[in-house]
Amino acid sequence: MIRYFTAGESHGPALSAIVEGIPAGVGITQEDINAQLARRQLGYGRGGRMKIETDKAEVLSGLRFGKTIGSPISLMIRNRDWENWTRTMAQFEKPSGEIPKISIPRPGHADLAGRLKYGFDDIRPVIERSSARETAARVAAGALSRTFLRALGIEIGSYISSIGPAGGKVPPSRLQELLEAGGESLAREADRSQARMLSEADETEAMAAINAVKEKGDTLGGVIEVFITGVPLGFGSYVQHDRRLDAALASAIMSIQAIKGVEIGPAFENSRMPGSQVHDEFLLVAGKGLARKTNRSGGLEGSMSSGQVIHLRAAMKPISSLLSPLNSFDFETMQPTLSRFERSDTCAVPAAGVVAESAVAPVIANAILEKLGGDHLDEILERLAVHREKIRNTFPA
Ligand code: EPS
Repeated sequence: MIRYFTAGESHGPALSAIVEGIPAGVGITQEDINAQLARRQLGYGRGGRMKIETDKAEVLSGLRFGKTIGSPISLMIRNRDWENWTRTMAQFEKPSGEIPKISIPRPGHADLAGRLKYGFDDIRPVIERSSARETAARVAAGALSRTFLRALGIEIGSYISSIGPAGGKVPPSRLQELLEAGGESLAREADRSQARMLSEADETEAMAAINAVKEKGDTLGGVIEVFITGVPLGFGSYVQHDRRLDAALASAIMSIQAIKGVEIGPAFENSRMPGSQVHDEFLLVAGKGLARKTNRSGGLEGSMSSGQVIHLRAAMKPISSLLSPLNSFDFETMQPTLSRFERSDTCAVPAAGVVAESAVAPVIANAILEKLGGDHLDEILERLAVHREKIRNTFPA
């Protein structure tokens, strides 16, 4: 089973990740990891920090001759901005001279609870680790599972369906067409847009909305759609809460900074409709076997993959570092004051789509490993082929 941890402060020397459980024999190139890191750095509405960083992962263990060897893979992404923070973020002795303390919490951020919970007299350490900079390490870690899944014919992609008030103009037929070509093809198409949107009209509106809030020192959130193609039927389980695939996927997405809502398929819309219009009826089609006309379950029935495309939707709140201040207070004086500004993005929804793709990759990989086991890619490929064949043969062609 795949487990991973990340470490690193936003302005410390580096971010790192240790990923254990990727089977042996998976071919991984530097590009497999770095291309995902580069995708995460893009998107209209990013702030000044992205001009400083060019994220690249150094692989410190777990690969030999371009293939995984089954041992833990450790990754490191250096923070280029570190050189500007060696005093503020010094690991050992406090440097002489003044290091300004942060004493005004930003509403919506981890600042308030983090400072009190960990007993700091400065909010800086909270800002450093709660920062979404951490997602660079998650994307690097997720790229390993993603590459393993690609070898199994399973692909992950995402696009942004709305940013603030803009969105919702993608014709379902266009999405269907892209999904038939696989999740990665959908992701590539979204990557052509600065907002990672699939409709030009949506993109234009979204960029105008970002410009408008930026001028006012404000921020915008949005909705991310994640798709996983090629997952055969029967992964995950209904028998125990912690083996439910829908729950594990939702948890992975909810764990991303600023994500406050997760939906599987059109779940909220389904809740307003009668069951007869919600459930994806079974059709036995000559020459094709089992088919469905719809996928309103989002590819998950009984917490198991249904063999259809898995679809998750996530709501990202607007970033809580605003240039225009909100009401706050100062821990030093205990007097009301306005919140202070930390350099930030106006909108990071496009990047969060790439992070969401990376977050679900190990969850799907684990569902495969839970059912099939196996320590080497070849062993898993053989077992997966047997499983796919068994499902195919169940239904008359
Ligand atoms: C972030 C604040 C900004 C963002 C950062 C997330 O960083 P800084 O404080 O250095 O300006 O740029 O995102 C990243 C650095 C990144 O790589 O995504 C925050 O407070 O969450």
